[in-house]
Amino acid sequence: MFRRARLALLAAGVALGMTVTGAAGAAGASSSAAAAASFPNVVVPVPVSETANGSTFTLASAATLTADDANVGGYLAGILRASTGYALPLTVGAAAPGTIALSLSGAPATVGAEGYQLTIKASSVLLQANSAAGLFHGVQTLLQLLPAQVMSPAKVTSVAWKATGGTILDYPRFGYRGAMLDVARHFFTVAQVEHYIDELSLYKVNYLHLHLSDDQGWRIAINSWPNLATTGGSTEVGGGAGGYYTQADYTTIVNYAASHYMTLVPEIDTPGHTNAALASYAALNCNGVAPPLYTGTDVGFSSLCVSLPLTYTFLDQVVGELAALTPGPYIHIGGDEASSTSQSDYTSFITKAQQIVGNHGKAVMGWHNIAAATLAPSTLAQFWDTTKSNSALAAAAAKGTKIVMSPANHAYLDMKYTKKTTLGQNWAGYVDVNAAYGWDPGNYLSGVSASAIAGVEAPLWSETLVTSANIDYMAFPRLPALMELGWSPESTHNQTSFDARLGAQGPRWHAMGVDYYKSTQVKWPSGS
Ligand code: TNX
Repeated sequence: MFRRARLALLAAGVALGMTVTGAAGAAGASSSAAAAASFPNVVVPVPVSETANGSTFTLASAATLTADDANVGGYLAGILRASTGYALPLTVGAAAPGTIALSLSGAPATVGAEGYQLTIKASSVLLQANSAAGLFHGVQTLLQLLPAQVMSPAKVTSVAWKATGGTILDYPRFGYRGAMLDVARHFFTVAQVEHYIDELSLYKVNYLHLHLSDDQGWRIAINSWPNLATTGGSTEVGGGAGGYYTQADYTTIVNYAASHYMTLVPEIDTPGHTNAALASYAALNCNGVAPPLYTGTDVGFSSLCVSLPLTYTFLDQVVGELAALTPGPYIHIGGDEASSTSQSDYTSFITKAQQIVGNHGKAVMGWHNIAAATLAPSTLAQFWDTTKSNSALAAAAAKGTKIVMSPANHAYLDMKYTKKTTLGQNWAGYVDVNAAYGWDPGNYLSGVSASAIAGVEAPLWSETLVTSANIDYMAFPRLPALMELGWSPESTHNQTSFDARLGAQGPRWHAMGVDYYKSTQVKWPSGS
């Protein structure tokens, strides 16, 4: 199997001009074993370059860890100790490197703020980066080079903890690699969100977008408008109890995301998708009458009252509290499917909302429909349609607007995989692994240049999702496909090679207890 993967990688590498030469590229290599050395095709997202050196590292029980960053060192130690059962003492800021050393010095400048260089030799591993985030991403690569059982939360004794030797140089294609979780249609607890963060971080996600309000629920306590959470958060799709985050809960999530090098982007969807808010305060409605709470799955029927001054007091106070709780640069104002708002009301609302968010020191992120208004230079537009062209968005991009790509027919994790999938929706079609992977975010929208693309986001809407197992099933294996598009160079794009790499993740998810979709487009190895 190793041989097959190696040949596939070499074939892909030749086709794509990748650096997968390893010792095979060194003419006159002394032994045939060294000459055949290459990295196995197992890392997702595929690194920028991998050069094997013919050696094999084995993690022994007496190994030690050193780290220039306590958080990343503790993270790696926690995973390795659980599965290996080894003591793996960790020294932070040690003068001499441990068996595995995480170092904030000596990384090449080319790896930038989020990249890393990983050097694996027979008896040592050296990971170098310019930031803790870079070390964290490099740790994910190192874990993927160790046997799948390394992800087991319980001790595994039957495994030799080996990794292929060589050097990996790696850094992201895009600065924005996001995942969105809809906690409004169904509420997910802090622990459930943290569990998803754990999973997302394995694939180098660096933004977590939380869809905190919609027609069916308002999920964040706002002190100046308490009914939003207590009334608006009291139900969900299907009529369940719903729930909301206290501001302390929200801060817990922000901090947990930060400790995984993810920036939180909170979304308050406006001016549509606002029934939960309108049901909480009669005064927010144009007619002064609060509608009933809503537990169905229709969209496009609600709108904030654009002509009402109180609407902007509301928005200012909500955004103000949220901005104060959010260290990241963005507040997402939604802006999608506002079919109960007239076009002139819509553009006037978005213009005012941008001013309000700006007044609180944040930049706006919004679904691409906001391009109907004149966008501020800092506003980020999120493309979600199934089309390949959007003239308003292209015009905004030409004036400097940056775009996050989430085309629903490729990037929506709530679309069914096939017609047999029971969870999810199919309004954007069926999205199996190859559809999730088979597009180029940098060259997708007509009339939009690659330089306008900030990155990729994988949204997960929760109309049909109730449990963490439901989340796992929809996110895996597609989330890693989208994050490879966000991280890896375009020149590495190869469906066959990717499907093999993705297959290698199966045994890891199995070891972690992740209930994923076994797409027939992928050959899952034994132990998956
Ligand atoms: C469209 S895409 C929506 C959401 C739904 C989703 C379901 C977008 C910005 N809005 O309100 O939950 O489809 O797939």
